[in-house]
Amino acid sequence: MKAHIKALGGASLLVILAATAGQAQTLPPDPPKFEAQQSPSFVGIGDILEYRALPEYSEPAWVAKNYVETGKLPPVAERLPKEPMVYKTANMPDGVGVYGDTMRHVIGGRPQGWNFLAGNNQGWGGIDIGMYECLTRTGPLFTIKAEELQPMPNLAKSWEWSEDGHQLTMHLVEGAKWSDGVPFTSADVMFTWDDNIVDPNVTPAVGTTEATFGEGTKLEALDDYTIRWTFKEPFATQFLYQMAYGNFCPNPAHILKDHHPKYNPEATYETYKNFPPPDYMNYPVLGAWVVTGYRPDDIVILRRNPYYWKVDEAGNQLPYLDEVQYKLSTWADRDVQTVAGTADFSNLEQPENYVESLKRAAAPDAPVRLAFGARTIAYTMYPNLSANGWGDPDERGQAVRELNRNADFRRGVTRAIDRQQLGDALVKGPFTTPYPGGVLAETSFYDKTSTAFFPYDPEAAKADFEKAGLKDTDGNGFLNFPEGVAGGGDVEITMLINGDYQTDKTIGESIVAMMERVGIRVIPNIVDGTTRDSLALSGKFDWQPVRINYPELSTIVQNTVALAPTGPQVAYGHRAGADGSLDLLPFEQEMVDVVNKFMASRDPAEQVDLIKQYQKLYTDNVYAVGLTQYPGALMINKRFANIPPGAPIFLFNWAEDNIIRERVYVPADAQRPEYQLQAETLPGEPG
Ligand code: BQZ
Repeated sequence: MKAHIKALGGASLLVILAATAGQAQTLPPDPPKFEAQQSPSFVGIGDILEYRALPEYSEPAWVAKNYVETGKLPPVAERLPKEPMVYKTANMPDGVGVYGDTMRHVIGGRPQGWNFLAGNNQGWGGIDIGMYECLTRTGPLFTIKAEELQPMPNLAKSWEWSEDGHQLTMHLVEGAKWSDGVPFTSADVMFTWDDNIVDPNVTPAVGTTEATFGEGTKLEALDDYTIRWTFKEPFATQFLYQMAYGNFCPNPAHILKDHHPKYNPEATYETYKNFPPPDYMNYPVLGAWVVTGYRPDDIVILRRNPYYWKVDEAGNQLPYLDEVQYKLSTWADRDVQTVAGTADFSNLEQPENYVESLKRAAAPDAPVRLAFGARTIAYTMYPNLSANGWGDPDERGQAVRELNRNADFRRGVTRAIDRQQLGDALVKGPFTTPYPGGVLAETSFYDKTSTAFFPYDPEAAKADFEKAGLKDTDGNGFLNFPEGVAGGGDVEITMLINGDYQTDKTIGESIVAMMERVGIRVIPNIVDGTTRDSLALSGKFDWQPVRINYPELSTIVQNTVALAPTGPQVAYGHRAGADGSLDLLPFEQEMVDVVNKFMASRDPAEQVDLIKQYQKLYTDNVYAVGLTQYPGALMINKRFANIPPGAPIFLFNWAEDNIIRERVYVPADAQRPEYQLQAETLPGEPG
């Protein structure tokens, strides 16, 4: 045997070994060649921005005339921090911009209200990214040299570690103001931490919890502009990534506190979550634009924030764009309208729209620029691995969770999926590639030889299900639970699907059909995105095929905690039940240990090795069922300037963050003033 194995190459060696072990796992197929159409120029963070006072500042002429000269606003220099963030001209693809025009987005979600911190979303599609600024920023990191990679400063302009590495002192931008002129201070940061992230009754819209920043982490304010973190692990640089979009984006304490049950006995956590409602205008933000118009199911309009705390090197207060709109429609319509020129921005992410969008964008007079990036979009089917009450399952649901926890069953599921057919059902051509799950291929931490791939093999799948104790006892073609389990009826799996996307529905249909072939009945539960997110976060699913909206499986360093169930409310497929305990399977515990070691490590070689171990644990054990991986394309109307080349639609964050919209402008001769719906107006009083 030894001589025989020596004669074989690495890959075939794996196949032999696996086959003898009855696993029949192989290495994943190499993705078909697909070149990203543009690549970024890599720079250091200091090449993009700095914080400093400039000799003078300017603003749109109509703001000076209609607001400053009439005494409605103080002069622009008084509306800016002592040292505003300054975007450097050399890093601007088209240089210093000019004021005017609007960016017309289309989104498939709907604003539930403006309290993102307490769990309401605004309909996604970049509306929240533009409103809520966070302590650090990571979207634009796709342009940062690997050797200088670390989160960008944002509201936190600088930070330093204590000698022993357990404390991180952060300095906030001094003198920044909310869009209603009220100063931003550490009181807003502490309200965000104590009364939202730490308060177990409050769950921010992307599911942030205290564990997002590491178990036992503490935060305190030293003065109005200085905060100090205390971490259990020394030099926990990971958590600086968590302080970016979604997880640590302060909201105005001066507006929200009065509605929080801790400060208002009349309030409940439900009323707190729903304040302010969507028709509340001019909600104070630190972002570049403020909500000044809202018509349900029609449009949200935002106007420039007169107190925005960022400028260009010429001293122009940003943003350049006076207005941003979000037409309330569908995600598919976002692609259609952007290609047609009635909208300005889309992340082309639904493969069924690729061919038509490519065809139209190729026309010489096409209004839109379309550029494919790398394959950073993927779908994974997460089985619910909690058998401890998460999601309050009934007897059937509990029996399914026990099956999900059975390695033979999970291996059967992954072998019942024909990933090539699933990808072809979305779009033919070089776009999709079978995705085994775990770290995404073609990303920096990916290691093919650590990745187990179970090829499509329905007969082997049926054998796996038999090993898991399932038989078709009533001969109706569907496998039954064992005697005495859920009445010995057919195994029925509920599968949570995001009905806002045709891609999710198509993938769901493929899974239903493929599982029926091997005798498993899957029942899709197709709901809107917001309902889906809430059911997923509360464990009310057996399986959830979901587009990966979180960057840990491509960047590893962003949202690292979510690589495994490192805390009771962190992972997508395994959270704690009512008693707060996690019933981890042995391999999951190993994954948690490896991820925690990665977060505590400061040795790049060790980190690479730890992720190889993680990838092996994830894919050998089918922690979740990878489905398909493909590239997205950024589509932006051609009239816009300062779009960074090679901006991916998703990597550390979505393109709405990556392209740095506050620096984007429309050259004067290309402007379409008629697109603005509230020309020459500024946000008014909150209410
Ligand atoms: C991008 C993104 C910006 C959320 C949402 C949506 C929600 C999820 C996810 C994407 C939309 C767009 O994604 O599809 O291209 O514009 O908004 O936030 O899928 O249902 O909950 O995680 O980001």
